[in-house]
This record gives sequence, structure tokens and C-alpha cells, in this order.
Amino acid sequence: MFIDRAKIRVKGGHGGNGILAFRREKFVPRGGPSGGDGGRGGDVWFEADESFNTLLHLRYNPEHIAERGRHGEGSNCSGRDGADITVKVPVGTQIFDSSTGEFLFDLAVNGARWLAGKGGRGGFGNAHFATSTNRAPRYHQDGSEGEERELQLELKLLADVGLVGFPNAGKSTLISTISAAKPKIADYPFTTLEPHLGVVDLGDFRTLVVADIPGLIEGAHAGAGLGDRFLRHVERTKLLLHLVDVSSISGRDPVSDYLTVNRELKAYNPELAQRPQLVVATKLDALDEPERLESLRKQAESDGVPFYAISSATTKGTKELVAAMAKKLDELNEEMKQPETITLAQ
Ligand SMILES: Nc1nc2c(ncn2[C@@H]2O[C@H](COP(=O)(O)OP(=O)(O)OP(=O)(O)O)[C@@H](O)[C@H]2O)c(=O)[nH]1
Ligand SMILES: [Mg+2]
Repeated sequence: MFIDRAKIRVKGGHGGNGILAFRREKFVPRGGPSGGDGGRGGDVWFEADESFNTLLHLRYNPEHIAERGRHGEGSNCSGRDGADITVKVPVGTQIFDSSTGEFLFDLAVNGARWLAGKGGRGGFGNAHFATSTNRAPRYHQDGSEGEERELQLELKLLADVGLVGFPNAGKSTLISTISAAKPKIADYPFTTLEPHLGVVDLGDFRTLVVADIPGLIEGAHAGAGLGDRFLRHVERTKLLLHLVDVSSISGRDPVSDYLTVNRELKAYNPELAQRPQLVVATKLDALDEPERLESLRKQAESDGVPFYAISSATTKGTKELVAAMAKKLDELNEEMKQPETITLAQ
């Protein structure tokens, strides 16, 4: 099951108490204070780990409390520190304060770590307070509470390219031909129920990551079909491939499908509708009315969007498409480097 939201509570370990003790030993009269300090409570850390791809493991395990520090002991022995714990999350997980909604951290790179709940400080034992004027202090300090927080975690997959389109447009079939990903493919709508990623090998040790998400239909922004919540997973992509089925058997109108999906993108997030797109006509092998293809091409032209036509079944045009994606991404990366075009990330 793909879970991309989870609410959890974290708490750093309680600090151990310092204690009150005096050295008592034969032939050592008034041995002096010897109460040790308490140990520090353990911290709770988050770590981005690429071997995870959902937040499911946190759904049923919503509390993470680090170990408490041990109390100090006599003979000036400090208590042991509590062990830290690390909560592993998929790369791309964002952390928010669940009560205020405040954004706290983005675990966007594999191995990134964030301190979510700091352990409490250990208290000082009475030995700590001995001074020249007060050689036998009779006080000691308790350890402090660990930091406690309720957090909302949201996974937003990280990919370079996002696939959008109607159900059955051929999104999963395309990702299975250009990458090693093996998604479920079938001729009924909503075959894909959860997003997944495919890595496309461009040669020369270059790769690009493509995200396949469930199809969109008219009214997705109002919850129709699977709704539009999966669009969050293409929000961080730089480029959208907008796939439109032009085959005659689909019985659909390519131009109206194309316009509908764009409307849904806009309703979800106007900024996403402005994201660079490549329009891709699919299932060319099953096209027997060329005007279906032409009308879509004209629409893309009038919108000023680059247009491609492919068949994943015969792989016609897929190589050119991959090359075009790579080129467009290079251009976009280049543009991002120009200082005047940098826009502030939200
Ligand atoms: N003839 C032909 N059929 C194709 C081609 N690409 C995909 N199909 C068929 O179209 C149907 C839908 O393909 P999918 O890849 O599952 O479509 P999808 O866009 O991922 O659909 P959802 O996951 O439901 O949103 C399947 O039966 C595929 O075999 C193609 O290039 N040619
Ligand atoms: Mg699919």
C-alpha cells in the first residue's frame, strides 16, 4: 500500500536526574559530595533513506520516543546517555508541524538527517555544585523533559519528469518501455492506483527519473475518479509529459481530453499548469484516422507546446521523445542557473 501522509509524535528521551551522595569511606572523614550527573536523553532523528518509498511503516507506528538518560550514581558516576533513535523516511518527505501547519524541513536528498526531538539535559549531581564556600551542597538537579512534537509528514516524490493524462492514455506502458520499471498495464481505467518512478538510462552515466501517476478525469479536482491528490507527486518535477490517446478504438476526442487534463492541472495548482509540457500523442500503431492526430497537433501548436507522437507498442518515436525530454531538461537546468530567472521556491 502506498501511503504518502502520516501523522506522528516524537519525543526526545527524558534527561536522567543528578543525585545527592557523599563519599563515605574508612579513614576519609567528610569525604565530600559525590553525586554524579544524570545522562542526556536520546534524540529523535529523521533520515531520508532511498530504500523506502512510502510512509506506510509510520502509519501503524506513530510514536517515537527516544531512550531516557540514566540517573547519576554515587562515587561521582554519571548516568549513561539515552540512545538516539532514527526514523527512516523516503527521500522527498516534507515535515510540517501538525498543529500550526508550519513547514519545518524537506528531506530531499538520500541520507539527509533532521533533529526532530531533542533529548532532555541530564541534571547535575551535588558534586557539581561544590565550591570553596559550600563544600557539602545538599542539592541536586532533575533531568529535563525531552522535546515533544506532533508532526505531519508528507511524501512528495522527486522526479525530473511527470506523466499526466487520462486513464488508459498509455502512461504506464511508456514508462515500462523507456525504463526498467514494471508497472501494471491493462485496458481498463485506473490501472495505476499509486505513483511510481522509473529511471531512464540516457547513456554516459546520465539518467532521468520519470514519475507515473494515476490518470486524471474531468472533475478530478473535485474528487472524481481517484481525484487529484496524486498530482502532488509531479509538483516537484521540472517537465510534464502530457499523454493523449489518439487511437480510434479509444472512442475519445484527443483535443477535448488534452484540454480537460490541462483544466484539471490548473484547478489543482495554476503554477503546475504553467510547468513546461511536451504533448505526446500515443498509440500511433492503432491510429487509422490521421485527422485525430492532426487536430491534436494543431491544438498543441496553437498553445505553443512541443508535440510528439509515439507508439509504445512498436517503440516508434520513443527514442526521439526520450532525447527531447533530456534536451528540454538540460535547457531548464541551464535556465535555473541564470540568476535573473531564479524564482523563490515556496
Ligand atoms: N496499441 C497500443 N496500445 C497501447 C499502447 N500503449 C498502451 N497501450 C494499451 O493501452 C492500455 C492502457 O495502457 P496503460 O499504460 O495501462 O495506461 P495508463 O495511462 O497507465 O492508464 P491508467 O493507469 O489507468 O491511468 C493497455 O491496454 C495498453 O496495452 C500503444 O502504443 N499501442
Ligand atoms: Mg497506468
